[in-house]
Amino acid sequence: METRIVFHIDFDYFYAQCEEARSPELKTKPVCVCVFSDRGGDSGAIATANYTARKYGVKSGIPIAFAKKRLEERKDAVFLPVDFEYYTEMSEKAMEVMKKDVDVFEYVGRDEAYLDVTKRVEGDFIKASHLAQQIKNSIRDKIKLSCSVGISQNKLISKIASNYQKPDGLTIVTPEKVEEFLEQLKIRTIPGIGGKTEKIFLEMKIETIQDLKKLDVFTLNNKFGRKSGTYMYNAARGIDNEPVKEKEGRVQYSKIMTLKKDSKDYSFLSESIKELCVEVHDVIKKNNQMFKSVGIHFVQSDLSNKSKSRMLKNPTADLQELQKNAETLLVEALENQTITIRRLGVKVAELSEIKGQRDITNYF
Ligand code: DGT
Ligand code: CA
Ligand code: CA
Repeated sequence: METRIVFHIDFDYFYAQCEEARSPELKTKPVCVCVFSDRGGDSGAIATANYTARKYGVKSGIPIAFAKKRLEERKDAVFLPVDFEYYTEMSEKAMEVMKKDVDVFEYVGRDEAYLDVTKRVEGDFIKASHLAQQIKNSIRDKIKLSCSVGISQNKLISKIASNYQKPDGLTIVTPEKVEEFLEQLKIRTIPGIGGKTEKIFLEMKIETIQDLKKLDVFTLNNKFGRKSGTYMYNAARGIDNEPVKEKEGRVQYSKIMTLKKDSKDYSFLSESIKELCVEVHDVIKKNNQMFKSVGIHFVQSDLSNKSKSRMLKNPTADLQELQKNAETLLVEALENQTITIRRLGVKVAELSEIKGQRDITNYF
């Protein structure tokens, strides 16, 4: 098999960097993006923080109150609520830039993607590094975002490499350098090896990938099961044959209808919303998908548009959940509504597959 060239691109401190992009005065300050819970006050967690805030020990997942404590001396620290719609919009724009002229584009999430560029760069790692630099520059110029890129012969090594130098990194691991690159790294850098697995290994005095390579596949399979054991055995050797699979990021589905009459009456509109939800739900059910975002859309009698959406706590495939949320949005949208509505739509977004989407990181 010919040597592939695969990029993994990951945006740096993504939500926080999006906030900096629209408010450049934030750049010099510690910026924390927060998911405030419904309990009010400071209850909730940090989604991410910029590198200035990270210097004070602020990171994803910690309570907002802890972050405030850690940043006590920084009177200029900023705590912002998440704005998923805006991050999605930034993500879509950036993905458009990197999608151009690659052989295969695989969307992974709002802030990361794999690109297969083998043909595009004629299998040449030097050309590949120029292309990566070009993509980085365009994303910076057009979208005002920095990202880190890993380049290698497969998805696994590229993912490890993109995380190797951050922010604004570009790490190239040519086939001859794979062993040397991997062996020095902590086992934790292997996607899927988290705190729990790391602890088991540390008890066995296994700290680096070089140490991990001393274990044979039988020992690993015995300890972690065949699937995880084999994955780790291969990962330590940089072996990964998963192809980059064509996958678009803009995964959403919507249905829109023209009403029998123009109206702004809740009970009339609510009936149509329910029907639209059933139609949308039928499609996602058929595709075996869940949604995490629900939206509604009006085309008003003067042909102007209005839309509203909300992010759910958890992905779901439930029709009642969809209808309940769409109706809540309808109530909100009809507040102070003066003009009548001509067309009505329902949208679900942030779609994901119901059953275990296979990915290098979910062997555990
Ligand atoms: P990086 O890549 O280390 O420079 O920083 P991020 O923030 O881009 O980290 P990454 O790539 O792991 O995650 C991408 C986005 O996903 C991040 O900006 C916010 C969100 N995220 C990550 N971890 C958490 C978490 O624990 N809770 C919540 N609510 N969101 C998270
Ligand atoms: Ca990131
Ligand atoms: Ca990421």
